[in-house]
Amino acid sequence: MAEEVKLFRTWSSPFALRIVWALKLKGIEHETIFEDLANKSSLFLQYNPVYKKVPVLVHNGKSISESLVILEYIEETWKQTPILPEDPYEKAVARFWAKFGDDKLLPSLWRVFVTQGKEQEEAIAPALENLKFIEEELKGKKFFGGETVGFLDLALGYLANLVSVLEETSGLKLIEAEKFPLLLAWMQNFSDVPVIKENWPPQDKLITKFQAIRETYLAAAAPK
Ligand SMILES: N[C@@H](CCC(=O)N[C@@H](CS)C(=O)NCC(=O)O)C(=O)O
Repeated sequence: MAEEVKLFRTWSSPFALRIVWALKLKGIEHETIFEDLANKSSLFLQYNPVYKKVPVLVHNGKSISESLVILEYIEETWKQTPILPEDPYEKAVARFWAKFGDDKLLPSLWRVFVTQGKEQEEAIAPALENLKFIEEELKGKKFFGGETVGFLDLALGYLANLVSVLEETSGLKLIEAEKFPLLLAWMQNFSDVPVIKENWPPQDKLITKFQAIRETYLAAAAPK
């Protein structure tokens, strides 16, 4: 019997992109359902009643939510083109930094992006500190996964295009070549991988979307 694999996503979600990339890297045929987050479908809400967020993967009728959990599921279900190392310690390290990416790095970058003036100045140091941790992880490696794209590359992959979108919309350069040579090289190497390159959301559409998000945040923070 043919397998049923469905991915609920949006065109721009960086979390959903992780799953798109993993499925493509492993060559898993799947159906894509673009969800309207302003008007979530009842099927989608039935599959992810807890967080109500994309991505959701449905495999033979069973749903899995949370992108890092979905990545692990994909890795355990389809063994070809492994994305996690065999070694338990290396595996733990990849999971640790992926979690760090979601828990610390992304919120700190977001803070820089949705603020201005003094608030933005104060947000820069923590963001740079977090980026430095990631820079260190790349020492001696082409990808976080070594010679090929792995779990952590997929987890942090959004950085490779979202950072330039955030930089452009906030007018602030965060990743300078002198401070982050390895991260910049990784962004290029990662973006050059065909499966990655072919599945980026359009940059101009992203800039328009993030410009609007930034303006909404700034308007909400402005003194009344
Ligand atoms: N921790 C989640 C985050 C997913 C997430 O934040 N998805 C956003 C789109 S980028 C979403 O669905 N938001 C809908 C909402 O908050 O109502 C994951 O890794 O899957």
